[in-house]
Amino acid sequence: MSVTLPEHFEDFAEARREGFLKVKELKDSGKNVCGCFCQYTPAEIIRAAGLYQVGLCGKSAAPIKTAETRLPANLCPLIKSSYGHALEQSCPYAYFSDVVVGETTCDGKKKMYELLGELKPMQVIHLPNIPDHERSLQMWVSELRIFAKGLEDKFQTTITEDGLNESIEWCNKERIQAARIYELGRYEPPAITGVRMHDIMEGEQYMFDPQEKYDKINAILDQCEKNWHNGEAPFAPDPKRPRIIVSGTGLGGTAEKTIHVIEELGGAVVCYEGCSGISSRRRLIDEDRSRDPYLRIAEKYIEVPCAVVSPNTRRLEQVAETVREWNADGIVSITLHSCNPFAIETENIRRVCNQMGIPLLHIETDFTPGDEAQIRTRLGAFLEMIRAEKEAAHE
Ligand code: BJ8
Repeated sequence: MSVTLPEHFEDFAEARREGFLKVKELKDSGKNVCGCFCQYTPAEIIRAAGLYQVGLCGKSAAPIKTAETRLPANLCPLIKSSYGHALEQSCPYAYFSDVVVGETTCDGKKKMYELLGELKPMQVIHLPNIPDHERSLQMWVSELRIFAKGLEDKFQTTITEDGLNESIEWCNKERIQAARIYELGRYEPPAITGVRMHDIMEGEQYMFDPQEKYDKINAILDQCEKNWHNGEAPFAPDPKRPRIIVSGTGLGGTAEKTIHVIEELGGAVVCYEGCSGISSRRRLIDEDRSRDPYLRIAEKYIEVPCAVVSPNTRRLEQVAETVREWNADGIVSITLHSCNPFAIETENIRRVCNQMGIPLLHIETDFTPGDEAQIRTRLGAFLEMIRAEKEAAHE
């Protein structure tokens, strides 16, 4: 079936490359850029300070050799790639960042930030490790205030309550829109491919005009819904097609050998679970302007379902809810080599899957192509097994 692709899809796939020029234009026009690595980064405070936020997570194996001149080889590739780019000045986003924000998440990242601080001006926000305690929330609020004060001092600006409130409301609007992207995967057949969902979520980090970005994403979503209602969904109807949730981290550098292959082999990635997945998008910041905006921002970000906090029970509940709501047949958990938090937590997710009667496939990988064939074989067998079970259930 020939399908009409929403016209802005390509804009998002190209956004990272084109963003190189845009970030230079921003700098030429006197704007300040804030590089960040993590879903714990409080976008509302950065926006209220008048800065442009850009993602710096390394997604390529190219700078890893350079990074290994200073970092241990058996470290997660995302950390090495991010640091390597900064060291060899091969990433324009890192190069043009006036300040880089890091959070004390996993051990590798927080120790790398100490070295990165020799190359770039850094602000490190200390993350409480126990998400559900009141004392953690209080500590997190004070960390966010320290962070805001650091930006005010560095950029000689004032972050006002009005500015924070306006940013909270805008970022909530963007979250509602992002949740809508994932919700297109609930359709049967899905109204968007998982590859396209990923392209949009990756590309939007490199589009710097918020209103233009918002309007383009809305146009895509409207078109996807229209196509679906006109019988032009990107997938042909097939009730036996495996509906897969992709979970984990590091997708930016591994998508081609994982999510692309799932869909090439006849599966559909219907939703993403993890720090930038559906639950984070649905959890909005309280817009009650009579309450302290720092507390409201802290309440939201302390709930990021990242494996670096313990216990991370909220994530497990969210996985179960997402499986039910997206009618998923299986989970593919993608983790990076040497990422202990996510690799260990995959066992907890496997237990959730066992309780729900669906299978889980754990893929541990990096940014090199060496394991592509092996991953393809494992994904093929996993999808075949699910398809066979669905066929048996339909007989
Ligand atoms: S909120 S997932 S973006 S920390 S893969 S560097 S955890 S060893 S990326 Fe992450 Fe923030 Fe959590 Fe999300 Fe360490 Fe693991 Fe590497 Fe990781």
